[in-house]
Amino acid sequence: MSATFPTSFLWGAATAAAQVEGAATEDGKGDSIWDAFAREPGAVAGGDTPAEGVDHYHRSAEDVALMRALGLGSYRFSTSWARVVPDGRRVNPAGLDFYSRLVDQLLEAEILPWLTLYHWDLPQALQEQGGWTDRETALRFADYAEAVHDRLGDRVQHWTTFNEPLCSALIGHVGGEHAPGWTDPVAGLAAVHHQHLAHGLAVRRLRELAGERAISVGITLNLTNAVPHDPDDPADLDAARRLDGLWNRLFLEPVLLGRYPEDVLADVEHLGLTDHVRPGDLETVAAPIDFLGVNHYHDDNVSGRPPAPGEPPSLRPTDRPGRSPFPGSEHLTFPSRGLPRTAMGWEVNPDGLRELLVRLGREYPGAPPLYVTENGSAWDDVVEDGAVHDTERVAYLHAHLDAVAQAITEGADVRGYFVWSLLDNFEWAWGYDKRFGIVHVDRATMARTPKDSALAYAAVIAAARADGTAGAPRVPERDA
Ligand code: GBH
Repeated sequence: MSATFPTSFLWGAATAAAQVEGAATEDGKGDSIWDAFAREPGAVAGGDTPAEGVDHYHRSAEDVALMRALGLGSYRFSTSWARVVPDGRRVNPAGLDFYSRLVDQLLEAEILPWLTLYHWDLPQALQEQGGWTDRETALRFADYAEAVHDRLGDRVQHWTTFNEPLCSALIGHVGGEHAPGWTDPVAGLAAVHHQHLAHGLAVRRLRELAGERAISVGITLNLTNAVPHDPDDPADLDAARRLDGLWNRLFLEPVLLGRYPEDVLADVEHLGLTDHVRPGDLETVAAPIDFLGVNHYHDDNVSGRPPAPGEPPSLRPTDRPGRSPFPGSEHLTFPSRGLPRTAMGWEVNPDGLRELLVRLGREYPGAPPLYVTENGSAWDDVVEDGAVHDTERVAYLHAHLDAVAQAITEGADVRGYFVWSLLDNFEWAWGYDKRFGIVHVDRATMARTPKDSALAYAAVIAAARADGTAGAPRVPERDA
């Protein structure tokens, strides 16, 4: 890869609490909806649960040392609401101790903490009171943000309210593949609005609490180009508009512009979204943010027509009947474009990332700076002689970094990149079988082994830095 990046570019790696921490019942942690959901038979592949994660809770010192060896500038992690506020109301100081330790370890290693408050793990206690379908949950979220800020605000400057609200709202309440496992489009749209409201309330609360102290607050959305399968077919063009509306604009527009997109409102008119919107809500949702996090894995090649006979089935779970996460657009299908696919079945198309980043700058001219807060790929890794030669992941990484560099050249204001993920982890409904890490984790021993992709990433970071470390990754070299 030949791309160049600004010397100030932020290089990071990301994880999420429910995927890596484990220690699901330690130090007073309560159940999250993912703990409860994973116990339901058939909910998660292989019957896996987040209970052990990859033991990050007990190995954070080792993991931070690893980050340092790779030369990471930042670590994007999430706090578990159910650890901090186990019953949804009373703060658990012992739960906050873990994050306080982690933040100290990061600062000691000169790694910038990049904290996300919600990466899908609502306290089960709040779920039992209606969860995200209940407006009250948005108010509880702002209180939770305050509890975390009270403890960490002296050391953490970068705050993300939500990770990918569309997944928790629509895949969780409409598609049923994620916790809480509902298949109810009306509930899903209520969850969308209440998460938006929670975001805005938390942005305001954090700014109030920070006072004169510098603070940077944003949100991370997963954004996906909606590609019409046949650009000459009106049904496919309409499918692409609908998908872009539900997957991208339903989140971008309220947060950046303080409105719901008209065409999406029309598509979901019978599903009651606007019933939840009270006067003043959209102004709250659009509280100014300092950055927009972009998670990107793949494009969506979409059609408005049923699959042609004999067409190879896509591996996407949404293709299962009755599991569509698209309220009002259940008929969408995802024909293959014939591109190479990762172990998730997602098509690899790095140029989609370039296109997306450039488009955001063009279509939302007032938007804050962008950070790619997740990008990565799962492959069937094998450990051989203490190494993992994950050539596909190395190629995916290089190609996507080139795409980011190209987007910057074309005017996109991208300030950083976080690879997903630092570690192999609990890949939600797919369990531990799908490995996204640049560091391999042996589930039996929890031993960490940097894959070739970790070494490749370290080399990119070192080369991009103007501080004298250029060229030499700070991890031990191995025979390739
Ligand atoms: C991210 O979400 C998550 O933030 C992270 O926790 C996770 O581990 C990582 O990606 C890898 O999955 O239409 O049902 O076929 C993933 C974003 C958006 C990717 C929806 C899959 C299509 C799912 N996802 N997309 S489906």
